[in-house]
Amino acid sequence: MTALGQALSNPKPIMPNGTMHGSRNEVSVLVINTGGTIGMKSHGDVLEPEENVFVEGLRKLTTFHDERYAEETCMYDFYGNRDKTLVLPVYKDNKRVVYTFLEYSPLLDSSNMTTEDWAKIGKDIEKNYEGYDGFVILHGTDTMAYTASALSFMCDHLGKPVILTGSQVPIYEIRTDGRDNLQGALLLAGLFHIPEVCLYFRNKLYRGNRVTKVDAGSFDAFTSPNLSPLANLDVDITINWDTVWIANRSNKFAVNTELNRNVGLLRLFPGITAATVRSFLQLPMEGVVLETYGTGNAPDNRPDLLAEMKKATDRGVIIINTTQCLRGTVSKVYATGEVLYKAGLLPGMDMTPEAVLSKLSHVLAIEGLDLQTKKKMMAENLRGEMMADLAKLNLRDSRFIQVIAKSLSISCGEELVAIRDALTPPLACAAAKIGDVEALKSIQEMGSNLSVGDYDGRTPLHIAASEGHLKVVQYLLDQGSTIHSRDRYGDTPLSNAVRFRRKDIVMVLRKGGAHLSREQLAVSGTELCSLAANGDLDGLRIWNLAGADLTTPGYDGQTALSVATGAGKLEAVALINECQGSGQVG
Ligand code: ASN
Repeated sequence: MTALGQALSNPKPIMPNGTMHGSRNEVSVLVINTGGTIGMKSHGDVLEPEENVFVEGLRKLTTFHDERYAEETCMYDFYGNRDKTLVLPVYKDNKRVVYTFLEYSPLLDSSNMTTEDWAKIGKDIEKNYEGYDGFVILHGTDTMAYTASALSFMCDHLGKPVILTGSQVPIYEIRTDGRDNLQGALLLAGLFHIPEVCLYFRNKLYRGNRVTKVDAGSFDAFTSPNLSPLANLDVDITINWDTVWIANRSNKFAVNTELNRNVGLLRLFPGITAATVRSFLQLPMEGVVLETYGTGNAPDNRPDLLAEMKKATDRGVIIINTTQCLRGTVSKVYATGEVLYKAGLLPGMDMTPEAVLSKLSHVLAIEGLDLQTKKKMMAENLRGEMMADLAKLNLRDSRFIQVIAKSLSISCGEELVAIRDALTPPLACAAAKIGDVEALKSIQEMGSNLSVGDYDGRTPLHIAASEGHLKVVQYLLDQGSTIHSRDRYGDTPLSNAVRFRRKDIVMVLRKGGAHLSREQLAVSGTELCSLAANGDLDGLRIWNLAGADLTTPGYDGQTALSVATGAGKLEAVALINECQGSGQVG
């Protein structure tokens, strides 16, 4: 039985201090252990993955597990499996990260990873998506950048953090980077709403499809050459919210694991023969990353090479021009670059080879698209993998901010940003309260993050959901507002919409992937019984629409059906039976 299933069938959420498991103070993270050096042990002279020892090793470390808290709070009863669940010591603001392991067998050195392994990770995230606040993927460093890129394209409408990490030295050794990397990844995945596939290493959180492994012997193994880190974990944790990629969230999270394997990487070098290029580009090749010189240049005095490329692109092979340089972008400044586009290549801008390869693999696997559409998708920024083509928003363009800044005699950019950030939550929440989409648009034009909450952690989406402003809710979702954020009372926009009986909003939020939390599901039975006792049909309907199971027992073991039957509420009995039969009623 899953942890969630156990929690529902055996709800013991109340802790001695009166708070609840799954409440605002506890967040849950699923750790998927795929292998890598972090969990390896020495066999003879070589390192190899070792199964079934990782969790027990961590359990003994007080920095990774607080057994006293787990025992006192009956944590294992709520989260399930004692062998697989640990809890970090308390973090700032009384926060706890409870984390559960899913260990693969066999554990792999990441050099052995294939596209099937990527798909397995993707499917496991999808299967467990609603049960956790974030995900950490333990992975070998050698191919971690490829997996991170591939996962970023596989995950559609991602609303929770997925963070890959690993280490250069096994976690069991005295001098290791594994403990820091795992701990940082757990905190980030649990406590921050960064809805991206990321890679965390050596105190830095990077966008997953922007990284590349650059050092085999340093703890600083990765770099993100063309995008600054999303977060730095120094004395303080600093999240660079302006850099975080916000996906459109008007649809539910879904994972597309289809990948085309007829893709390849070819690195140009002086003296490469036309025969090499020809044999590389032959059938069944469908997509190629060509690593060229500097800003995307190749010899323009080698018609034999260019002819091979032209033949391939005419046949429908998509060839993307990327640079061999670690940093920078391809552009059309030289004649030696222009010849490639005449041969039908497409510019890969500042994408890493790992990102282009997995993007090609993803795009080429989508069924029903013609070649033109596939090429168009390759040029689009799908997951923040390339430089945004939008000109940077200039704060000083905003009249509103200008007026305020002027009245405060401030002209320095950093101070303007500080003012904007301080003003955004109250302004955006006020606009959401009165249902003013235009006002929200203006606030967003200032470059503001509309997902930031007010003093109580209530975001504009919480407010619009409570007030029943469907257009505002839709606008916020289209802009990628965080759908899962909980305010200081543990409420989400969905639970607010349920409380205030906003049926249309519940439906839109559910379509965008919103779901009730474990704690809300575990205590829903009591609420359902009370609605049934009163014959409150609307109330029952809305809980059902929000995803509650109408058979969940209340605190005394009674169900809504038994209560409605006992109270003679026949319409409620009929509705509950109907819901149980059909899943949901509108
Ligand atoms: N060979 C290892 C792997 O990629 C390297 C590491 O994790 N540091 O699995």
